[in-house]
Amino acid sequence: MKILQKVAKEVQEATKVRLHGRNVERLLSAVLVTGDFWKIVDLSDLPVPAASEIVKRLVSEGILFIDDQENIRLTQKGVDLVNELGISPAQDYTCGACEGRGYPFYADKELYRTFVELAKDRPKAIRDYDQGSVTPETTVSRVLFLDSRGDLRGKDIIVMGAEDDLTGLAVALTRKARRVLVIDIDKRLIDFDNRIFKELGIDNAEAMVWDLRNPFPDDILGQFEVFITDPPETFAAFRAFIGRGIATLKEEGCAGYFGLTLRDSSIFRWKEFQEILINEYCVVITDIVQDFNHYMNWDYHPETRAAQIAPVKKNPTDIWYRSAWYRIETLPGFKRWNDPISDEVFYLDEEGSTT
Ligand code: SPD
Repeated sequence: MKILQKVAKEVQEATKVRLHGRNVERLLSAVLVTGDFWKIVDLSDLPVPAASEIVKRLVSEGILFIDDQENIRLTQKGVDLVNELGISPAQDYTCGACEGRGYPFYADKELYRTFVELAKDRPKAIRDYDQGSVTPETTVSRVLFLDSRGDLRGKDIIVMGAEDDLTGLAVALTRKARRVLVIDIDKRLIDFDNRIFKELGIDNAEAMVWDLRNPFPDDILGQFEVFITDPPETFAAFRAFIGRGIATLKEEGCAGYFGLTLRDSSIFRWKEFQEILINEYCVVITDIVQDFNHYMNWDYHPETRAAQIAPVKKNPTDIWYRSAWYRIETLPGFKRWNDPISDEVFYLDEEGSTT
């Protein structure tokens, strides 16, 4: 068996994260441009447990080594291997202006400035609910994306379980939606939003504490044209956040927006998520913008499994955790899923590690 496939197979057996040989190739392409483990994870688009185990295997195969500064480097054997296999350094032509999103945050400078000013006092991301806030540039770009797709002006919008990103606040600040309902399990975020709504006289927005493991009451089901959320990547959370998000939508042609990452789930799991969306919920995926969402590093990182299984002790110093921004649209016959969640695997499973 070829070396890349052999390593992928061994890592899959050890971590239970599904992989193929090209995943190992992409990791080697990343090592050709950076020695920083967290940047390698980012460039490889791999769940941390898989990237970590690939590095460890390649070290034991004598292909990689870790230097005194905890940088991951190719050995001479590794250099010979990448040359023999024709593996090239990872390339990046991402647009520096819009940061690759296609919707530049500075297109609405007033919204951006107001949001940045207000977000200065935001509650800190905490581990309990897998929090990790996206950059203000990401949040504002989400709003511009909505507006560009006809999903903002005059619309009833629900933002669910993602207010660590303050997207509900940013949507409300535009004063373009008809109604904004923000729900989150974290009372600190709800109080933060409600205080600002009151101070700024935004009377079409409200925030309310809700645990998405519980089914929605009738006065939330089928009431909105747009939902926005950002779930952890377990199956239970996918249903609680996105299944329930779809259940809030009024009719066919309504839209849902959410982030899905490859840092806490594999591409194989994405396929399963997409099958649930298309076959079970009867919605269509209209957009996937890879690496749209950039997450600021969270203070609790050293306590996470990701930090413990990493091949280096060094913490991330730059943005490395990104997710794709999905847009879906309901089709005739779409399903409103609203079952209770009893699954204990809500925030973490074998593919996830950053909670
Ligand atoms: N625990 C790290 C921060 C993760 C924030 N949530 C990202 C969810 C992506 N769907």
